[in-house]
Order: sequence, then structure tokens, then C-alpha cells
Amino acid sequence: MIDRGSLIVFEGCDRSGKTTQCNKLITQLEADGHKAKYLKFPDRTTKIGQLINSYLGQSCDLDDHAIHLLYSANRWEAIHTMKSLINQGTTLIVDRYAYSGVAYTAAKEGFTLDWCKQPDIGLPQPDKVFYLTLSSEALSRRGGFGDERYEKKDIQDKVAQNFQKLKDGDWEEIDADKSVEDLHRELYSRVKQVMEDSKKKALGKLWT
Ligand code: FDM
Ligand code: MG
Repeated sequence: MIDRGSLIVFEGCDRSGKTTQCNKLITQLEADGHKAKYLKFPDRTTKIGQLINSYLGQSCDLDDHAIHLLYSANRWEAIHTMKSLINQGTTLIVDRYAYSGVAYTAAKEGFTLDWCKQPDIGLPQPDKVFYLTLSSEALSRRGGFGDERYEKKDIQDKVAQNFQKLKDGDWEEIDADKSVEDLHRELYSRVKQVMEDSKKKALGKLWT
């Protein structure tokens, strides 16, 4: 039997460098002979993803519950591919996952963390969540937010508080306020360790 790949998730506020770091990890893993693939949620390429994309670009409005369920559906529609890649030995480096789903919706009025978690219960459980953090001073040094929905300071603060509430034993908080190369070196060695530790373990189910 071949060793399975790992499911490694990156979470963190906007502008924390998740996408840059995920892509650098893929390049380095492949160069070192590992099978690795980058996934990003929301995956804006599917039909559901296109709807999410219009919502984020403010070209359509959706009820807050409805958009929450669409984000979740956008993960569920990927799980067959995800599981088969993992079982064939490919490590998935995932840019946002169900934790973003919960943290962003629960930042809205009238939503509990518990309600927000329900639709994602049972998704593949990450072997590790790297949570990239930046102080608000470091964040402001990185320049302003864009025009998408949620790219505002008050929302980002609530999202960060929600991430803190979602943290469990599989999370590692990483201070992202360092150079791209230094952060990459730190993450690469952590990722290799996770791959080593998880290859003989069964993949779990999220929040069960
Ligand atoms: N987002 C992302 C959610 O609100 N729910 C989710 O389930 C996910 C995965 O979508 F503001 C939010 C987070 C962010 C926006 O994400 C788009 P990217 O990473 O900026 O594309
Ligand atoms: Mg964004």
C-alpha cells in the first residue's frame, strides 16, 4: 500500500500571505519529489464557485444563510477529488477551508459558531491547520484591503476573534510577520513533519 498524502490547511486573515506561501510550498515539495497539489476555497471555477464569486464582487446579493451553505457545498463538491488524491499519495495544500466558512459567517449579526459548523461536519479532517497571524500594525504596513465584500477592518477583527475560538489541538499559530523566504523555510520544515506523522494515520472527519 502506498502512504497517503496529507491534508494541510492554511487559515488566516486577508493579506497574511497564505496564497504566496501555499504556492511556494507546492513548488518546493514537487522539486523534492513529493506529489502535492494546491487547492483553494472558495473554488471559483465551478458553477457554485461562480455564484460565490459574483456575491463577493457585490454583483449579486444573497441571503446570509444561503451564501453560507453555498460555501459549504463548494467544499462538498470537491471531496471526491480530494479523497482520491490523498489516497493516491498526493499531499493537498489547501488555502482556506471550513474554518473560514464559520469565522466569516459567524462575524455577521445573528449567527452562532455552532450553527455555522453544521453543514461542514464530516468533511475530511485536516492533519494540520497552520494559522497565519499578523498584528494589526503589521497588517496595516501591508497596505489597504481591496474592494471585495468582507475586506474591511471591523469584519476582519471579528473574523480573527472567531478563528481564535475555533482553534483546537491540530492548529499551529504561526507569526507571519517575517520575510517571505523566512516564513517559507519555517513552514516547509513544519509541513514535511506533518507529512511524516500523518502518512500511517487514517484521515479523520471534521467536527465529529
Ligand atoms: N470566505 C471563504 C467565506 O466567507 N466563507 C468560506 O467558506 C470561505 C472559504 O470569502 F473574504 C470568504 C473569505 C474571503 C472571501 O476568499 C474570498 P479569498 O481567499 O480572498 O479568495
Ligand atoms: Mg480575498
